Amino acid sequence: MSEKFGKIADGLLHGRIDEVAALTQELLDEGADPDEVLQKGLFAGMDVVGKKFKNCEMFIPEVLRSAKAMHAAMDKLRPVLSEEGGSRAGTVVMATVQGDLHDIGKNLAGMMMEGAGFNIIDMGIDRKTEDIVNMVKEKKPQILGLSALLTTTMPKMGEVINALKEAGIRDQVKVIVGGAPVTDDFAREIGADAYAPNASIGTEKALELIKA
Ligand code: B1M
Repeated sequence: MSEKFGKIADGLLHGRIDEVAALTQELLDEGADPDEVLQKGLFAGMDVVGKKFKNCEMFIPEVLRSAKAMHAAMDKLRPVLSEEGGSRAGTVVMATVQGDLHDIGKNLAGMMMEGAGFNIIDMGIDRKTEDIVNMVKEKKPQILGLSALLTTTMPKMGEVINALKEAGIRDQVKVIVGGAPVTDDFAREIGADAYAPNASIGTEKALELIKA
């Protein structure tokens, strides 16, 4: 089983979409822990992609293929990660903030929250502050989850929180922020209710916040 984790990481790095999806399914069929598939296979591969991208050893079209392979594998993981965890815990609106096209972490967080019993309304990527506030007004979720992967788009999270205040609805929704450059200090600085360094902690925080 362990050699398949390495194959997934390598397949992801080289953008072999079908192979990564098939190996993920095989591992799940063999009874592998989905978290192990994520950590030892998919995240391990994406880590190398990130380093190569930074060092200009990989370029956008190749990174996009790796991202597609990640999405294909996540489609296989979705039924396991989002298996009903009981009665609906509440509603979460998820969005990647304006100017940011990264969605893998957000999707993963959404899947895990769904597995914990939340109803997820996924607004997708590059969402304007105004649209996010309107969605909160309309759907009245218990939780708003914001994701940003770029240092240049992180400030949009603070902008959303300020816009919620201006609209008079800040106290009606708990805000969780996540994404690689986001930190606990940053979350506190912008007045978020919680910071999630990864998707499973995001789910834990969501469950804590609805009980608070
Ligand atoms: Co981009 N990119 N990218 N990229 N990309 C990064 C983020 C970067 C760190 C790469 C690097 O230089 N090493 C860098 C950002 C540098 C910075 O801001 N300081 C970068 C850059 C520069 C760019 C462009 C500007 C490149 C260019 O055009 N020159 C461009 C920007 C486009 C835009 O957004 N406007 C760009 C484009 C892209 C692609 C489109 C090619 C592609 C995205 C495809 C997609 O998402 N559909 C892409 C990718 C794939 C990456 C890397 C390689 C991988 C990101 C990823 O999916 N990781 C990334 C390098 C890296 O992060 N090491 C990089 C796996 C994912 C599971 O992790 O999203 O962090 P992550 O999610 C984690 C946690 O953060 C957390 O949970 C997950 C783990 O459980 N989490 C949440 C995230 N959101 C959460 C929300 C929650 C809870 C937890 O609740 C609300």
